[in-house]
Amino acid sequence: MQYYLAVDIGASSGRHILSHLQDGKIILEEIHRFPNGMIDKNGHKVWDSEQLFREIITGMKKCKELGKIPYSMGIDTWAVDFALLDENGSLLGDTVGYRDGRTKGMDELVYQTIPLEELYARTGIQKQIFNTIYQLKAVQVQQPEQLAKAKKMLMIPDYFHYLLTGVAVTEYTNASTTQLVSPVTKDWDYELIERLGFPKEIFTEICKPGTMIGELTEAIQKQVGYNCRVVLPATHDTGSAVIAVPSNSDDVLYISSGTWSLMGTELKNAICTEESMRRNLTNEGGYDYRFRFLKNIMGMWMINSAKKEIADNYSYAKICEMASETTIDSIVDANSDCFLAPDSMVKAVQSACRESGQQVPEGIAEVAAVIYHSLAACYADTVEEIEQITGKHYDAVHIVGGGSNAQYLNQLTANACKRKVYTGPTEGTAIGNVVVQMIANHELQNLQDARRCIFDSFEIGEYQPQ
Ligand code: LFR
Repeated sequence: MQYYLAVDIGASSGRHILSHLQDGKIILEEIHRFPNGMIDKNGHKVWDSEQLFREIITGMKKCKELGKIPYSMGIDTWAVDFALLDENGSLLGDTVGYRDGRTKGMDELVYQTIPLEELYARTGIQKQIFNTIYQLKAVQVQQPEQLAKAKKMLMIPDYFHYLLTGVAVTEYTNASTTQLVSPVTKDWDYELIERLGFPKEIFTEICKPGTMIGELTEAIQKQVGYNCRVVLPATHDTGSAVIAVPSNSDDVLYISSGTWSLMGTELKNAICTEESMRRNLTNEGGYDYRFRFLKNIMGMWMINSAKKEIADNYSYAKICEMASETTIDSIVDANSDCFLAPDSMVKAVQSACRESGQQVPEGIAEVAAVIYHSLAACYADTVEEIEQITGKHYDAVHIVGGGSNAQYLNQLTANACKRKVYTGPTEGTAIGNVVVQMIANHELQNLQDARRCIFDSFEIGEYQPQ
């Protein structure tokens, strides 16, 4: 029997999940969990990448303690953020996080060289002010000496894989979120990179998920007490989560529900039309070159932030229950930039309600109700947009990830979208990560086989629209 280790790091926590196949089913064992979050440093919101790497090693050591040495391992994290490395492979500056304000105004600078329409037509990626392209522009403008010294740019999971193996490559699904990759060639758009004045040589070879990139360096082997292969999962967490949607039908709608809610479908070809750009739909790279045609929706970040602020001692289940007992029906635009990094989420929600002449929520029950209703409304609008653009009809919505535990929101989603909602698995991202390793080792045949196996292995909840 072989074990596979998924290290899945989200914006608020990370986990090591050991997995194996038993009687045709996927078994998961969480062996390590740690907190994560952006910290304030040198005037920026940054990730503590050193601490995260220490946690990665701590979790790897636990495999040894348990006597369950992984055959292979792979790391996934959120997207768009990166590390710049100098000629010795050392980190230049901080690993700045996507909620940092350094990208303010960088969109306009980018459009002076490449108009927004052309950028979308070339990359298929929705405008998000935090995309790598705008972050690199910020480095170019604000810290030119750093970019001049940079020999490599690695996305966060690629950087950790590099620290583990000494091998520097860029995994495809996450690379697509830089907004510098062509959906046609699936490679860096070097012409775009050149026109923007970014140094071409810092971009490393793009590899598909499933690629075995190497083994642990001797130094890491000494620390953790064993050697193992490092196999690229879809290193973009959303890419891994979409792999774990337990359906083999062609026309599936999913929501990967965590810090963000990513709602969309899979497509064989990217849709890079103006209409799709106007609707802010994106074509992120997926497993087997299936495009993740989706929309970024603010997601659980809103509820997590409000909870932290005024109700940290309540469980999410309790907050759902309290929200369901309110009568407030105010709704905010869950995709407004004002919710990206407000000093106070509660005040941001209250002002949005006040400014639009609606009832202003007071207390966690009402604030949560407004957030949940707003998310459900946004999901319903997104279903319509996707159906219009793809010309398809979708019978049901699959919600995967930790957010699928929010039963109240699941029901609101079924009601607002007027269709069935299936929920689970909750550990979608880690499962998507390990099944790619299992496919690479021929324990599973392909994506279809993996999805069938996921369907057989985990309980799927069901909600009918009311
Ligand atoms: C979800 C996610 C989204 C991405 C956002 C920022 O965790 O990866 O897909 O848009 O974080 O990286």
